[in-house]
Amino acid sequence: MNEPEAIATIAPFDVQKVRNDFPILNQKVHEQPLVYLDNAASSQKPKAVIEALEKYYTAQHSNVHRGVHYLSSRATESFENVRGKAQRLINAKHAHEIIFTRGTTEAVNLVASSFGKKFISEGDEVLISEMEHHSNIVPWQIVCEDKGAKLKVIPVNDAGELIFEAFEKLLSEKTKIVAVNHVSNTLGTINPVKKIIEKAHEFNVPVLLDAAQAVPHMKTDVQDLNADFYCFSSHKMYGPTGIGILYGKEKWLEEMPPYQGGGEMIETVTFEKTTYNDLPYKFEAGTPNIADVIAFGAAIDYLDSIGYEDISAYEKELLEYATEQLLNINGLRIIGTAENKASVISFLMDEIHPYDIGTILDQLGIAVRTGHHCTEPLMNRFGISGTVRASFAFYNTKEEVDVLVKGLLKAKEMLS
Ligand code: 7TS
Repeated sequence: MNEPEAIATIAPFDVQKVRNDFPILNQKVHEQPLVYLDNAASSQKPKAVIEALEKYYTAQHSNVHRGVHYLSSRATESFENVRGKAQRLINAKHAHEIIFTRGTTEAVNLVASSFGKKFISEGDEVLISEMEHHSNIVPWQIVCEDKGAKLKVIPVNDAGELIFEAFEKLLSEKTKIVAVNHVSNTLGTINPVKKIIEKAHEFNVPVLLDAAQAVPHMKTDVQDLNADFYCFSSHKMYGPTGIGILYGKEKWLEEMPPYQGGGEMIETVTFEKTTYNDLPYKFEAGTPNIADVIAFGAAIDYLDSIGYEDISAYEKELLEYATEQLLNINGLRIIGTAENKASVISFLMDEIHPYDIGTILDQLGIAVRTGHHCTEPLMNRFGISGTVRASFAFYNTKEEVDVLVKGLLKAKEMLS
C-alpha cells in the first residue's frame, strides 16, 4: 500500500485577506478603485501599525531612558523591545548593533560621516556602484570632498547588473569602504552581496549595504552575509515614516566617533571634557522617535505573521506575471532585466514621456512613480532621463497588473 500523501498544513497565501489589513487600499481615486504600485517609494500601513500609533499616544506616551515613573519605564521597555525585534529580523549578533535613525538616508550619512572621520584620509578611495540611490552617493561625495579622497564607481551592464570583474579591479589597498545597494530601487536588481562582501573582505575592506529595497521583500541574515553595515527604512516595509535602522558590526561601531552630540549619547559632561555612552546610545543623540519605533515593532510583527517565504514567493509570481503582460505591449521596453530581481519594473513606452504616462495612469486611479527615482547617474548610464516605475507589494494582485496594462494601452492610444 502506498504511503498516504502528506497533507499540506500551511494555508495558501490569501491576498484578499491581506488587503483587508490595509484600510487605505479600499478607496477610490478619481472615481476609480485605487491601484497602488508605488511601493518602492513607500508602502502602505496595516491596521496593526496604525493602531499601535494610536494606542501609544492615547495611553503610553512618555520620554524614554530617563524617568523612574511608570509611563517612562513602560515606554522605555516597549522602545527597547523593538531593538530586539529588529535584531531578530536581520539576525544581528547583538541588540546594541541596532541603531535607530530617521531612515536609510540618515543611516548612510551616519556611517559616511563617522566612519569617514576616523578611517578615510587623503588619497583613499570609496567604492560605490552606478546603480546607487542618491542617498548612497552624496554622503560619500561629501566625505571624499572633505578628506581629499576619491569616489570610484562600479559599472553596470545593459541588463542592470553590477559587473563583478570591474568591481574586483577597482578594489585595492586604497579602498576604505564599499557601499552598494542590496536591491536597486530603479532596476529591481538583487545584487550578489555575499560575493561582494567576501571579495572586499579579502582586502580587509568593510561593506555597507543600502538595504532599503531588500528588507521589504526578502529574509536577511547580516551574520550570514557578513555585512559590516546594513541600512533600511521602516516606511518601505509597512511601518511608519521617520524611522530606520543602521546595523553596524560592534567592532566598527565601537571604534567610530559619535555622529551627533546631545542628550542620551553621553556618559558624563563637563565643560572640559565629555565622555560618551555605550552602544547603541552613543549614536542616538536626543529624544528618539519613540512612537514610530514602537509602531515599527508592530510592522515587524505583521511581516512575521505573514512570513518572508510567502511574501517572496507571491511577489515573484506577481513580478513574472507583470513582466510577461507588460512585454505584450508593443513598444514597451523594460529597463533592468537582471536575472535576479525584486518586484520592481521600470519601463519606457515608445517615445512617450514617463510623466505623461504617469499622469494618465493617475486619472485611472493607478499610482506609479515617474522620473529618475533619485538615481540620476544610472539614468545617464542608460541614456534616458527617467522611467515609469511600477513597484509591487504582497497586497497587489494580478488583476491590478491587468488594470495597469489596460491603462498603458489607453495612454499609448491617447499619446502616440
Ligand atoms: N536607498 C534606496 C535603495 C532607496 O530606494 C531609497 C528610497 C533610499 C535609499 C532612501 O530612503 P529614505 O527612506 O531614507 O528616504 N527610495 C525611493 C524611491 O525609490 N522612490 O522614492 C524613494
